[in-house]
Amino acid sequence: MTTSLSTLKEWVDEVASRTLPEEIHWCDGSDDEYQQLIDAMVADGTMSPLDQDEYRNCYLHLSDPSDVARVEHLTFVCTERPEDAGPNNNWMSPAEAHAKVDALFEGAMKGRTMYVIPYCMGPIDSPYARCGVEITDSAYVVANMKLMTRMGARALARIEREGSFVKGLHSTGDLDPEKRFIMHFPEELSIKSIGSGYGGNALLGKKCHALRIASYQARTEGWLAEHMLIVGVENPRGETHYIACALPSACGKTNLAMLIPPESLPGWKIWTLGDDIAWLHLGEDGSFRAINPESGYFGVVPGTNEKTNKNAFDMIRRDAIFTNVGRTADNKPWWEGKGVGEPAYDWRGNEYDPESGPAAHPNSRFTVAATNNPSYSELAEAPEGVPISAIVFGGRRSTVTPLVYEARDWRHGVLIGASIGSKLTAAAVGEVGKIRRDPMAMKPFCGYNFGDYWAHWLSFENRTDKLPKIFGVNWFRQDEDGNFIWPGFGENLRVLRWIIDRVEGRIGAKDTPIGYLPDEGGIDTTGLDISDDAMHELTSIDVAHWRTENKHFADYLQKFGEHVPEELRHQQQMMAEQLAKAS
Ligand code: GTP
Ligand code: SPV
Ligand code: MN
Repeated sequence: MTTSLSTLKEWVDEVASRTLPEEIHWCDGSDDEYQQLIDAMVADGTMSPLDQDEYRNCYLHLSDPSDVARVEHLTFVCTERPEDAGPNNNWMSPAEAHAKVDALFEGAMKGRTMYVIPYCMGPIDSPYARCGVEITDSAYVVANMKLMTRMGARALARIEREGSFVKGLHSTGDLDPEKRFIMHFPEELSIKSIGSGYGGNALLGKKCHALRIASYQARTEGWLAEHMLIVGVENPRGETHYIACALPSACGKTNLAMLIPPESLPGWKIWTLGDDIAWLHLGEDGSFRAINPESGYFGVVPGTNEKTNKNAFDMIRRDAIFTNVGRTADNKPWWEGKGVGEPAYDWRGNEYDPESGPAAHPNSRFTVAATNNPSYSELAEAPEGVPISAIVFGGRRSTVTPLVYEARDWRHGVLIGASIGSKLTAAAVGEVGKIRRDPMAMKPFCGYNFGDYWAHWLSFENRTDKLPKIFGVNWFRQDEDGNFIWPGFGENLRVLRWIIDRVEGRIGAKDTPIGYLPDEGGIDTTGLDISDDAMHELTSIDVAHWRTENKHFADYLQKFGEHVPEELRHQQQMMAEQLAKAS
């Protein structure tokens, strides 16, 4: 196979002449091709088959122990001017970045196969979808891209028709963390990633293309590329509302996107559109339309069980790739919080020893096609996407932030999104548990200056009168003993229900300096084991805490100088004034 598109052909030839692979394989995206890759990886030890009775067509991959998460400190946005990347990104000049990584790509694929993966992010016939080509020397990457994107012949046909595509070059290199770089060139629509085979570092369609490059493109073209799940919530009358929700990495998107309604809410249904990324466009009628650019999940494994996320628990029992989990003695995958079985081996492949840490790495992941998900929505294939009724921003906070609050209007909603703080998780290499500012859950993923990004968000107010309502949420409040106060998971539907009731104007709320909060009894807690005092704590604010929170945000904004939109400062100051007046 090759291509009729000369720019693509020339780029592939040029990469091959630099990286010197033994062969070149153009991926057609077929099931046969997938199985052949898997078989080859089983043969060379990159993958091992799991118990095929209980885990049909499931495989385990153990990555290099130094390569287990995204590496934000080695991720760069390379624009001509540093201020276009902004203080939220690491910056390097394009010339320097190219020189640095090109040297590392020299001969990097010697003795290996170079795979050319044409892929389409979004439904193949959607005007909102965008294509890319990833060149990689990792069969593991190809197998993951097959499960998570629309890749192969149909994508190539669209690329040849359109003539443009995002160029992504990837090599696992020698996995030396000193020679690991994830470089983005938004002005050239290209990505160069070397030295890691893990997740968002290596599956270039995901964070590199669908968030960093796409957010940059989206700004110039008038849309939004966001770190959001998309979920359809159907009430017992059969009406469905679609909600897009941004939560930072490992803060509950996959779980919320496919939650199972609790018994106390009979007749409700949840439909999953996406669990990680949403592209939002203004439709012809001025409403927000969302598509999920992905077609599969790369989800956090630990904590997944029949009670927390039955849909995920069931869908990863066939056709899934597990990365960095442990194993039982009878060769089933095992992870902390699985609820059944016990580990015999850990994620390094060693015999399990509780002294040397968890059996599954905290950032161990499953990869599975979305069609395996029992709650997958047919509308995930709709070219025009789904209409969005509410946008939700959240974070992982043990104190301060209430269970749910509503913005007064769009501008105030942009303040809520921009001021989100969240505890760091194992999804990226770093200090787990430390609180950092993670505006719109996009800190690691916005491909340009956050100041300009907030201005872009604000600009939608001038472009439509059908703006969705905006909310903030936090499932992670803890009591003095460190227990989660809110039961979370399926019970989060109670919060989604309040959100929808607010969108429909069916329910009142109390006005506070941070926005509208549920009235006493506003969130239905029938059947929940939660005290009135606890609910009061979850649905009220501590003014002193919020003054500090507001101050932190004001300090944070300083970093962005002239780029901060006047309106965002104004919103922050109005909130400060209201907090000053409040008792
Ligand atoms: P990325 O794929 O990294 O972007 O993460 P995500 O936002 O999809 O996170 P995910 O849903 O996989 O959740 C990560 C962790 O949070 C898992 O360990 C979950 O068990 C836990 N979690 C998810 N939802 C809840 C909840 O409502 N309450 C509590 N306490 N934990 C939750
Ligand atoms: C995240 O970290 O937000 C993820 C996992 O979704 S990764 O694809 O590795 O970035
Ligand atoms: Mn994510």
